[in-house]
Amino acid sequence: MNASASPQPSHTIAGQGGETHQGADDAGIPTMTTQQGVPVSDDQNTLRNGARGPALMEDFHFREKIFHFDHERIPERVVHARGYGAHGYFELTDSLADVCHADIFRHVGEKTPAFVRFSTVAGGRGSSDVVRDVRGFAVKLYTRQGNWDIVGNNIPVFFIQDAIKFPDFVHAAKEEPDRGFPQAQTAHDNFWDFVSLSPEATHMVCWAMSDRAIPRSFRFMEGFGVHTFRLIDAQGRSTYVKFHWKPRQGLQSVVWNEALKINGADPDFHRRDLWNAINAGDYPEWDLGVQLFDDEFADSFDFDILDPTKLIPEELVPVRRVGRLVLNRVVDNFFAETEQVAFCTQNIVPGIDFTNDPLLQGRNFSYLDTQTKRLGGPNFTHIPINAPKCPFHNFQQDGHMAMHNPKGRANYEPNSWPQPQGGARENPATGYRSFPQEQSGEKVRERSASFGDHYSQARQFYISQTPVEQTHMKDAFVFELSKVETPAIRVRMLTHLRNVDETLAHGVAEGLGISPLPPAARPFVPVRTDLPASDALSILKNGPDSFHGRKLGIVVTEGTDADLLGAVLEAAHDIGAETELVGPRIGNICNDRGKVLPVMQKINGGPSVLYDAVVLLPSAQGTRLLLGEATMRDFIADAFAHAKFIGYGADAEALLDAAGVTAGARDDGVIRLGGVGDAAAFVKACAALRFWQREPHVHAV
Ligand code: HDE
Repeated sequence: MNASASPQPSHTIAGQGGETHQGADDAGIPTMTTQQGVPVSDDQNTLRNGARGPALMEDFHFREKIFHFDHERIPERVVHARGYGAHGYFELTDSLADVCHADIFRHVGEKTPAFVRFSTVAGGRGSSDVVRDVRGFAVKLYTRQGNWDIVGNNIPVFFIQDAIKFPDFVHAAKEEPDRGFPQAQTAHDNFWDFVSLSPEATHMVCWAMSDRAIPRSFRFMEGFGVHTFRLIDAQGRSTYVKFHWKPRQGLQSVVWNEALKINGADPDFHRRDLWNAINAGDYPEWDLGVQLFDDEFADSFDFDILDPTKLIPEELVPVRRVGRLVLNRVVDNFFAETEQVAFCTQNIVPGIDFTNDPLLQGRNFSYLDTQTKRLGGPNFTHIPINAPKCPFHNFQQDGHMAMHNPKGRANYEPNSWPQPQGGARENPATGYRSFPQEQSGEKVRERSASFGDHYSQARQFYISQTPVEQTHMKDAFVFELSKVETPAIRVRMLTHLRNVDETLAHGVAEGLGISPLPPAARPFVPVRTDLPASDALSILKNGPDSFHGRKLGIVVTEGTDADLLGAVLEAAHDIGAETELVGPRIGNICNDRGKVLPVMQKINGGPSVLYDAVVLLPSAQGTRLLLGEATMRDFIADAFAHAKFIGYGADAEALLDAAGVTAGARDDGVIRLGGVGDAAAFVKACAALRFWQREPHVHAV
């Protein structure tokens, strides 16, 4: 089914009631019309009184066109404004019928249409893709029992424990209200003021300062439902569940200096990546994983399973993979689909239920409310991307832009009109039923004491990282806090980091020039130092096993060695990597056999930050030209500094030297391609994605 299929006539079809004489010209080109279907004779010139005279108000075509243009924008999302979506499907690979009666989890092999929107949180709709931020990972599943939205993030925990704090958190994270900046980043006083005054944020802040917050691509990141939900079986029994999306492509992030440069070179880096991959037929896939547990586990677990600032380590409750999500179709129209898609946490289906997580409970109010404001009324469910793909009937009616207008007399029930006029009726057997959890207690505004440990899992996250990742975290804290102008805020943040890890706190203090360290913040409960490291929390321990789906940038010039280039291209394509030729100019470059090369990027428009690894294959003559090109030196110096694999042909040595990658500096990640036989080994080496051993040698500060 096509979620974008619109019941409206498309822009290019003149009318619904069959073509008229004005529908198309002899060549089949449709005639432009107004919104009313009136054919247009001239779309270039306003109707005016004399060629140099004033415009005439009766020009209904001009007025309609400008009026419509004036109304093109809808409010952007208050958070997650910048996003990118794609269509696909979910396929069940392992039945969950033992614990869940939802139709989507019963029939192995069945495919359910899906739409996914990835997003950043803080920036506006026009901000850059590779900012340091949490990524939204929102999945709409068009099941046979209605739409189920899993509105998750790429980080399994959140900053706050109670939804009532969300407006404050978001205000603090977004641009400061007096000056209107900084855009799309948390490196400013208000954010760090808020989180340093909210110890519960410490765990999530550690994730946000890790490389999770600068993913290489949407394709290479995990998704999490974050909250604990319930699965309900056919007998009405409940099992707790945490949802995970595990990318089959493996995890990958960029480094911070690279992110800064990508945002300049290609602000659309992530959306372009998804668009290109899907259009190339390299469909990204994620496994749906579930962590299932019962009350007994919940009672014995060290933390409250309702607390969204905590995760359940996979070592304690393994992730059972039950299906796969495949994205295989880009949108036809960005606005109609990606912009108008309305995710709501309260969209659940029979067999799934909420828990009392206070963040989730608050979200269940917020999303319906926000969509109504954003999309202009209660009928946003009539928009094709939001409409269920199963039959749906009720007596809700009218409102702005109502598209599903029932015929007949009955618009209420009970009614005594015969069918079909009588309309739909509730169905106690198949209808949604909430899990009848017993509730008791006084009405209070109170945080449960079981939510009180704010540091132990932050510490566990930190010690689960590889040394490279720990260094990146330290650097991220230093970077962000160095942009904070108020010294007391920087110091306050250090008081929390001391409860996470002393080495981290010392490193950050040193980077900020703070000495001596302030005392540690007093925790509500003693920090647990005995929680073991969890490999699942590291990106580098969960990378890919090949260079598949990654992008190789290859520098070529006039006279490039055709055989070597051919071998590199073949080796890359054999394992499913993308390649792009970069040259002194695009088009009209010939290799040493006189064959024209499809050069897609001019060297100053295709910096190495756009590639996962690079190969330098200039001819001797090309090297002489490029030695005078500053952006060529940047290309190599950046690739080296960002710990990328660099392959080079014999004629490229002078370029390496010029970029500071002299013979003495070259390590095992700088690989000489002496002949065609070396190409496959180079591409194989690239599976490691980065030559991390280099990093300490390129950063003295
Ligand atoms: Fe959201 N969030 N959120 N959020 N959120 C929105 O809904 C909100 C939270 C998430 O691609 C808004 O349509 C509250 C956690 C995603 O369209 C809004 C709270 C998680 C998206 C809203 C949270 C998320 C949103 C803004 C605290 C991860 C983008 C526009 C209680 C589990 C969906 C909109 C898309 C969007 C409210 C916290 C994920 C205002 C009140 C936790 C992926 O309704």
